[in-house]
Amino acid sequence: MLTRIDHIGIACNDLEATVAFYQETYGFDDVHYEVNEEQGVKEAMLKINETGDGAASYLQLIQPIRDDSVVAKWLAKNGEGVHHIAFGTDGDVQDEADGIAAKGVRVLYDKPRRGSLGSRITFLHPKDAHGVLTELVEKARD
Ligand code: CMX
Ligand code: CO
Repeated sequence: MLTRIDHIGIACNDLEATVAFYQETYGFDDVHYEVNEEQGVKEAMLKINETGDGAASYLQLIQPIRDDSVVAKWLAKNGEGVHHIAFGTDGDVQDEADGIAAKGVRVLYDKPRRGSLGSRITFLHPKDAHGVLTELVEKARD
């Protein structure tokens, strides 16, 4: 089951400046940084709130680290802004993806890949989801 908004992915040109904006403007001070080489991004996860399923909701600020990353391509076309939304699952993310694929939505990965904070992630094609790139997230087990 999808139980939360896990995060909203926001593409930016300057991670440090964008984190500073969210901290100074809104006071979101709980920040976790990491680099995801496979996805071609460096990122900051800003925790917004805990959720009822024992997980949390975040803003995921992402800056490309390579010209050939999908986020670099997206930024060149659209400029900074909301890139994707991510729903959190309470169970196995592949089971969730299989159920959604059976409804005719293209799942982009054959099997889940590594996401932020040790999560397992996959993506749904925006053209099958009314224009929204949608990520599914299974948080790391405690
Ligand atoms: N939101 C909505 N629509 C999008 C989109 C997005 N983020 N990215 C691309 N599209 C649309 C484009 O506008 C384009 O539409 P038109 O044909 O009408 O112009 C179409 O999808 C194809 O876009 P493209 O620029 O040719 O891009 P690609 O097909 O090469 O890549 C996608 C699109 C979704 C397959 C690719 O972005 C992808 O694999 N995404 C999943 C991985 C990812 O986003 N990683 C970064 C985040 C990592 C994380 O969250 O941890
Ligand atoms: Co994401």
